[in-house]
Amino acid sequence: MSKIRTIQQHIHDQERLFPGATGDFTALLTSLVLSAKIISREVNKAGLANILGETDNINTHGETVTKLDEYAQQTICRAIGYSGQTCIMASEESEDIIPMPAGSKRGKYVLMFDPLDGSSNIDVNASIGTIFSIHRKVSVGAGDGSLEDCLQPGSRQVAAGYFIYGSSTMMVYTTGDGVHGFTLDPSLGEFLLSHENIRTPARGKIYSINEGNQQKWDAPTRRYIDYLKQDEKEQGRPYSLRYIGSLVSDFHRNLLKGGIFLYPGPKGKLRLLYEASPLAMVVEQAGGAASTGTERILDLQPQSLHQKVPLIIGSKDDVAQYEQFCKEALATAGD
Ligand code: P6P
Repeated sequence: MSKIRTIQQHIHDQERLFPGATGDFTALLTSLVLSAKIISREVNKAGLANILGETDNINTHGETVTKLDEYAQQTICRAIGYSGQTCIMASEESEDIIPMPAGSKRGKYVLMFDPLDGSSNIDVNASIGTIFSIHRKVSVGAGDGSLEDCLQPGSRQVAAGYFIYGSSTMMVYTTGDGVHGFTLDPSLGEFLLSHENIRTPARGKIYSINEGNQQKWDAPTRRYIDYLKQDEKEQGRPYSLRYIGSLVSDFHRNLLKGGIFLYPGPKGKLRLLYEASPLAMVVEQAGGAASTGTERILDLQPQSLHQKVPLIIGSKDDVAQYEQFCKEALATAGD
């Protein structure tokens, strides 16, 4: 008989992994879960309410902000800003770091997030998601955090995960003790444990990449994708192409079924701090891997808040195979 566990109970149990835990971590994640329930409610009725479509705002990356993007951003900032558990925040939708509201208690955690990734898919009813990364404050003294607290390698994250707003709303997260999935029961308003200790297959049969960018790919990527398409049944090829164009959706499918997601270089499109690093922690905790093609994502020292990075992420053997193609290209170039 499967256990009934809520996310609150699970977070409370996870807190015991933290030396000197004071309940602050539980309070932070509880506030994040609350904001996701509010966002989920709005996403699921977006077609009805007048919150589809675009605002007149352009974000820090020159992208048009949708009404739901803005709603998600504000919801998270209001829920976390007054939780008293964070000293600084950063978001894809904010050019600069986000200080805590005047007069609110400052905490020891740093929260970085993409409030609604894949939001261009909202008006076609494709799944979208919220991605979050949690670090501890490292700058000297209590009180307000700084950019230094945000620019930490992903290996220092204390927790990471995402919410996916799809046929159901799920939360998938890790605190370094495995990866666990919870499904929202709207009738209870509770996230219930549905995927305990997720392990991603060592090798998949799915590859996810925007084939429309083929002319921009470097040689190792072109050779690798051609390799995946070869008709070699006994080696499990060809792979199938699955690409929704919503990072959380493509990542979540591959996490459960196995496979590899690629948004290759030279610069990439995806952001290190609040997309690549948190998903890299999740996938490594599930037995997978995350790389730029030549470096482990979690080892990268961030240089700027919205730094882009090539992202190759998913099944361990598939990522290693891509890295081998890159290594061979570098060796040939060096000859
Ligand atoms: P492209 C959505 O806009 C997003 O940021 C990610 O969710 C997704 O993986 C990627 O961009 C898709 O980018 O260039 O293939 O449309």
